[in-house]
Amino acid sequence: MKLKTFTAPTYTEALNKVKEELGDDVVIVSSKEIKKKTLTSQGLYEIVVAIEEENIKPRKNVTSDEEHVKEVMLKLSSAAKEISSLSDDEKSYEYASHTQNTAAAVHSNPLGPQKSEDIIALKNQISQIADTLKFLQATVWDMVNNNELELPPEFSEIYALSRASGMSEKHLDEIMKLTIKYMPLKMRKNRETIKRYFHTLLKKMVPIRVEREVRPPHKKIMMFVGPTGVGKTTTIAKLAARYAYKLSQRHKVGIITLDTYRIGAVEQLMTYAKMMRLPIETVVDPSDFGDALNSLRHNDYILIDTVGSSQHDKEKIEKLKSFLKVDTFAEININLVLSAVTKYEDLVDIYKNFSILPIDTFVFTKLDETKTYGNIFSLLLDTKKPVSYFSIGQEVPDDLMEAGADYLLKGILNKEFN
Ligand SMILES: Nc1nc2c(ncn2[C@@H]2O[C@H](COP(=O)(O)OP(=O)(O)O)[C@@H](O)[C@H]2O)c(=O)[nH]1
Ligand SMILES: [Mg+2]
Repeated sequence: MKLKTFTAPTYTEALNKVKEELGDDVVIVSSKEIKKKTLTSQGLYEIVVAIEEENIKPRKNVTSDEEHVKEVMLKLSSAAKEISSLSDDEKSYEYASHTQNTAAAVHSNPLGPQKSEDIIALKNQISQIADTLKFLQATVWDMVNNNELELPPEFSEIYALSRASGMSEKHLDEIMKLTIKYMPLKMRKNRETIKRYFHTLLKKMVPIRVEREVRPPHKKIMMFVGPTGVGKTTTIAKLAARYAYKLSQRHKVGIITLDTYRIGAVEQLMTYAKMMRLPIETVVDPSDFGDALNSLRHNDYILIDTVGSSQHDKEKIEKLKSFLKVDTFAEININLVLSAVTKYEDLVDIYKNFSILPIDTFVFTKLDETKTYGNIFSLLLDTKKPVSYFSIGQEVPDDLMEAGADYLLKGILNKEFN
């Protein structure tokens, strides 16, 4: 309870002051005439009222209100500056659907029409990005749900990339499970570290046959088999040049061709052999094969070209097998040549049919014709057989390289790591 005094020249005026400030609901404690009205001066009346503390109306503090408004405006304008500088590049966007909102905002926004438009444009843009993200996330989640794999959202990028690379679903699910299980929690926060971890994991799975140069008196006999047109003959020409001219020391290289079916096939290899001044033998019958090998036994490397056959042409593959019964001075190393452009299921099919021969190593060709190598990765994982060379173009002898896991994984994660 508080007492408050109001004074005025008349009682009515004093009472009006009380009502104006405190309303009708007041208790008048006392009222008295303090000074009588005379001819020369006004009188003075005093009314004392009692008021409850919570009924006291806050006094208007004009100055502090103004300061508050100023402060808010200052903060707003610096925020607006920041935002509009971000959206400067995007000013050309049209946001027709927001014209009404813009007008309303301009009306109530003390920052001026241009700034308001910028902020609205930026907001619009952010909501567009958010929509796209939601869409992408939903797409990935759809795929994941189809596979009944519980995938945390931070793994969606590596999942989507691996899937698009042609890796087999079975491998992808298994590897994802492993990754989710073993990746340290700390690494999961950053998409780069997730990718790097995944890269390391995949790298451990890729079997590579490291090139070892033959040292005399050792010799190496390499036979190249595979479907027609994958690049067997071209790869042999590149390898012959590599062994004969490009390694740390020059090696003696001999060539045998069993591909005498196709017109032009022998000439193709003969031309390369002639250019490189390498001996070449042509064999039609398995019984002549031993003699051909013997005549080239002084070479460090003997490279054997074969007739290309469809994986379903069992007869031709069986015939190749009969060549292998010959007694030789060194083991015949069988290289299955496959194209990177062939999809995983077909690679498996080809491998199955050629595996009546003792396949030792893969050579992959045409890596320049595709950007995704998940199919190659899956075949290596399935068969546990190593890959030795990658052919990366038509150019003889340059477009050939030793196989490497990093090169292969670039075609899965779309990024090179070192
Ligand atoms: N783009 C590309 N073409 C290749 C590659 N290797 C071979 N070729 C081409 O594939 C075609 C067939 O090659 P060839 O060696 O005759 O295949 P073969 O039937 O298996 O002996 C030729 O036109 C080659 O130039 C490669 O790595 N990349
Ligand atoms: Mg050929």
